[in-house]
Amino acid sequence: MNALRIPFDKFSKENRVVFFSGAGISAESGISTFRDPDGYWAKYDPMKLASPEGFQQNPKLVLRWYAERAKVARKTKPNLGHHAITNFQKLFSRSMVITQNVDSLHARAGNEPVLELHGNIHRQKCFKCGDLMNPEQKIEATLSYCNCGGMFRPDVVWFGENLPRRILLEAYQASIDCQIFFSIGTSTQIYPAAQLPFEAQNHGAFVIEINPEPTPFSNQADVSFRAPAGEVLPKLYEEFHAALA
Ligand code: BJW
Ligand code: ZN
Repeated sequence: MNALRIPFDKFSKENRVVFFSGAGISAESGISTFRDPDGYWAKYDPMKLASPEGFQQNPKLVLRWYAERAKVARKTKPNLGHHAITNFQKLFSRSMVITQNVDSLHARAGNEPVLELHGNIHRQKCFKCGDLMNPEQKIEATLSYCNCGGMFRPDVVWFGENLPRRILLEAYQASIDCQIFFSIGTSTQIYPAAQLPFEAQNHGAFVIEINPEPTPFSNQADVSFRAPAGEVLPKLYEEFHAALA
C-alpha cells in the first residue's frame, strides 16, 4: 500500500467524495469484465450484443445473453470492495457512487446514493417508446412486447446510445464538485463516463485510481493502486478512518 502518498491532513469528513466504478469492482464477486483477456469482448462481438443494430438483427440472441448475465448477477454477492464503500459512506456523509455497472451490487451492499450511468440489467424498457416494463412482470429470455407493439429490451445503454441525461448531468456535477474521487475497476475507455476522472481532477479533486492494470488515466492519477479493489478499498478505509474519524 502506498497510502502514505495520500495527504490525509488535507481531508475532512465534510469532504464530498465520489466512488466511480466499472466492471472491475464486480470481478471479485464472479462477474466478468468486458475488456480483460477473459472478458466478454474477448469472446463476443460487442456490436452484436450491445448495440441497437445488434438487437434489431437478432433480438433473441441479445435477450438470451442478458438473461444469462442477469441470472449470474442475481446469484452473486457484493464483495469486500462494495462493503468497504458502505463503510466509507458512513465516514463521509456527503458521498455518492457513480457506476457504469448494471448488476445492482452497489445497491445490494447498501451503497447510497448510486447513479447508474449505463442502466440496470434487471429492468426492461420498450425499444420503440421507451416505457419501462411493469416491474411485476417476470423478465424472460424470450421476446415480449409493449402495449405500443415495440419489443422489450434490457434497460441498459448500448454503444451509440445516449446516457440517461439527468443521471449524467448529476454525475458530472458531483465529479466537478468533489474533493476526493476514487476511480475503481474501470478501463477508462468508454465515453462519456471515462471523462469523469479527468473532469474531477481538472476541477481540483484528489483522484485515487484502483486497478491491477494501467489505464489511460493512470499517469495522471494522484495515486494509483495496482491491485484488486477488494484488497485495496478495505485497507484504504482503515487508513482514512484512522486519520479522520
Ligand atoms: C479490476 C479488477 C479488480 C479487473 N479490482 N479492478 C469519444 C471518442 C470516440 C468514441 C466515442 C466518444 N464518445 C462516445 C463515443 C462512442 C462510445 C465510446 O466510448 N467508444 C469508445 C470505444 C471510444 N460511447 C458510446 O457509444 C456511449 N454513448 C454515447 O456516447 O452517446 C452519445 C453518442 C452517440 C453516438 C455517437 C457518439 C456519441 C455509450 C457507451 C455504452 C457502453 N455500454 C456498455 C454495455 C452496457 C450494458 C451491459 O453491461 O451490457 O457498458 S459496453 C461496457 O463498457 C459496459 C461498461 O459499463 C463499459 C465500461 O467498461 P468498464 O466498466 O470500464 O469495464 P472494462 O472491462 O473495460 O474494464 C474493467 C477494468 O477492471 C480493467 O481495467 C481491469 O484491469 C480492471 N479490473 N479486475 C479492480 N479485482
Ligand atoms: Zn412501447
